[in-house]
Amino acid sequence: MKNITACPLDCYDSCTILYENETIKGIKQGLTQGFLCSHLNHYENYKRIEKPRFKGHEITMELALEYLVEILKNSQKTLHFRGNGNFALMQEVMDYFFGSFGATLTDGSLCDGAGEAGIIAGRGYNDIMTPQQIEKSEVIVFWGRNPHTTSSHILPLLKDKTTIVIDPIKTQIAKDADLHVQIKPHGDAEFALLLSRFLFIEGSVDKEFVEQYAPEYEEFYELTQTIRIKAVLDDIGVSLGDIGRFLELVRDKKVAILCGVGIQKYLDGADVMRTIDAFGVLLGIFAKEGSGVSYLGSSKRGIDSPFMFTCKPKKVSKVDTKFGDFESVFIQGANPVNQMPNTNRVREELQKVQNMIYFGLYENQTSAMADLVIPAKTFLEKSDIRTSYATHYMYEMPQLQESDIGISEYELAQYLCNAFAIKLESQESYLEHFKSFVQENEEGILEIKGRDEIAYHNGFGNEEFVFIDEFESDKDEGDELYLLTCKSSKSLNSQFKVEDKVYLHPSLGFTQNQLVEISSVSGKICLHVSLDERLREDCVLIYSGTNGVNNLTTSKRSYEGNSAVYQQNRVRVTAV
Ligand SMILES: Nc1nc2c(c(=O)[nH]1)N[C@H]1C(S)=C(S)[C@@H](COP(=O)(O)OP(=O)(O)OC[C@H]3O[C@@H](n4cnc5c(=O)[nH]c(N)nc54)[C@H](O)[C@@H]3O)O[C@H]1N2
Ligand SMILES: Nc1nc2c(c(=O)[nH]1)N[C@H]1C(S)=C(S)[C@@H](COP(=O)(O)OP(=O)(O)OC[C@H]3O[C@@H](n4cnc5c(=O)[nH]c(N)nc54)[C@H](O)[C@@H]3O)O[C@H]1N2
Ligand code: SF4
Ligand SMILES: [Mo]
Repeated sequence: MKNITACPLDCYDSCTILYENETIKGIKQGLTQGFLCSHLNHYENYKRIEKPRFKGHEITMELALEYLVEILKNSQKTLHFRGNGNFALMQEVMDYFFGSFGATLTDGSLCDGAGEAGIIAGRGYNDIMTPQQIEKSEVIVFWGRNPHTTSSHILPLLKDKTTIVIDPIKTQIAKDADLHVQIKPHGDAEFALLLSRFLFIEGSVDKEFVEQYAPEYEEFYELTQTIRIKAVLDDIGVSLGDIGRFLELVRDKKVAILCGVGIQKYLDGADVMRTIDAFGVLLGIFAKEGSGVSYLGSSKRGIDSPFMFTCKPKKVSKVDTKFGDFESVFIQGANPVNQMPNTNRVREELQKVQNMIYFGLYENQTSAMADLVIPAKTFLEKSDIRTSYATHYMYEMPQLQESDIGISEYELAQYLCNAFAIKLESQESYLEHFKSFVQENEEGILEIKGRDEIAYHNGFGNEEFVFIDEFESDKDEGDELYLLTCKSSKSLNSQFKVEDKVYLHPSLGFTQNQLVEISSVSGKICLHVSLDERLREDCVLIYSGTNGVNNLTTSKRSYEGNSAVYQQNRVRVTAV
């Protein structure tokens, strides 16, 4: 049996794994270079759900499946809500069952949707710089992205390169950088517009590039001139010196601007992305080796789904889902009671649901509320295949272990399709379908066909790059603090070891371990303080996965991209 697989988690690195003597370890190739992160190194130690249960009582899998069929038979309105707990492609077989059954599915994004909408508006489609291309760059800009935590495998590629970091937190990469701009949260669009304006003033715009690919650049220059330099610099916490230094470091260099989700957790997140893209266009860094602006890629671009519906299922947004409109809600690979924005609203809505079903690996705030809990199989116990948002590869994930615990997505879909007389192909044929979109390269790695090694080398998807044509600052005034809620090294969103602290700058006057209440217009939460010099004085950091963090966030959707916006609400901190 082939004993090579890939990490199933929603992570840039998509590590390749060797399974030997019942243990997993990283393969000494590609980005993985023999190392996995702590999540996978301790994967088998995390306590998983072992038995199905109904209304709090353990039952057999057989009975759980019978109950599930009974519930679905009698349900007038059913919702299938799927999250990102496992990133592999067979997760979608459950969408196929529910869509064919007549249930409602979800659309929109709890993750990167606003930024992606901005990219598509400007460039036509979202393509990435692969690690091979990043390696060829001379200057790397981490813009709202924290590689030590979220993609540690690219760190070796940074050797001998100039690094610039734009982040309100002095992250590890910021500490080591040639320039760290500790920008005020949500100041990025103005910063990018100012960088662009100074590029024009200096005469450093890549004229040849913009004439060919972005002929409307003069109009964009006019837009940048509407930004009042002094007032805006003060407002976003950036100095003229920062702008000068930035431009000096990138001039005539191969520059990779790597954007993370940090820049776009706002209503106008798409516009933020578009201003950064515009700056990249003026610098002329697209369509060239070792340079570009890169974000989380569209992992399924160029791959058609094998799961075809005879009629299109209805969809509701996963940002502000009205669960209460449904009689039955089936939640798969997700923890919406903690990870969706505005979780007070989510809880209230879910309380109205008659039958709440949870299908997952771990106990969490969502499984605790569910009537019926069905344990899943781990990635080692089922056959699957995955793609990535940071490479053009597809990774096979064959079954490597037997287990009596849980049921795989395919087996569950098969059981349900059988019960409701829905046609389902074999698991192998679906996996083969996915593999029909790849070709094997010399090293035996599966590459998705039609993806370019150098992004946009044949031009943008639109005939020309489309500049943002108006910009209005979306920041509300006030003395309240900014909420930062980014990824923790201990957890993968709410999986594994979650954080339980609020991080504050010492100058705010609170003491280590003091219990405080953090509140916003949406809700509140009490946490112990951890004093943190890495933060700006006007910021409050609560990591993703922390129980209750999303009591504070809004369920408004981003203006573009139907995406959650976790950092739009400001917060207050008071002693309790
Ligand atoms: N260990 C670990 N790895 C993960 C995950 C995890 O939970 N844990 N989650 C995975 C998932 S689902 C995703 S989507 C990726 C995301 O990975 P990243 O894109 O790295 O996302 P974040 O950690 O949310 O934010 C990155 C940085 O943006 C900064 N930031 C916040 N607000 C702003 C702002 O307004 N402007 C600027 N310039 N910066 C800002 C934060 O301080 C943070 O350092 O990571 C994946 N990898
Ligand atoms: N405050 C705040 N909120 C956030 C974010 C943030 O940065 N800050 N980040 C957002 C982002 S980027 C994302 S992607 C979302 C992620 O949020 P979710 O999609 O909810 O993801 P997780 O919390 O990683 O995992 C949810 C569950 O998936 C289940 N699971 C794991 N593997 C499998 C499997 O193989 N099969 C099945 N059936 N279940 C499985 C596990 O039981 C786990 O508890 O959170 C978003 N929420
Ligand atoms: S979570 Fe990311 S870094 Fe860790 S093993 Fe998986 S792909 Fe690699
Ligand atoms: Mo995400």
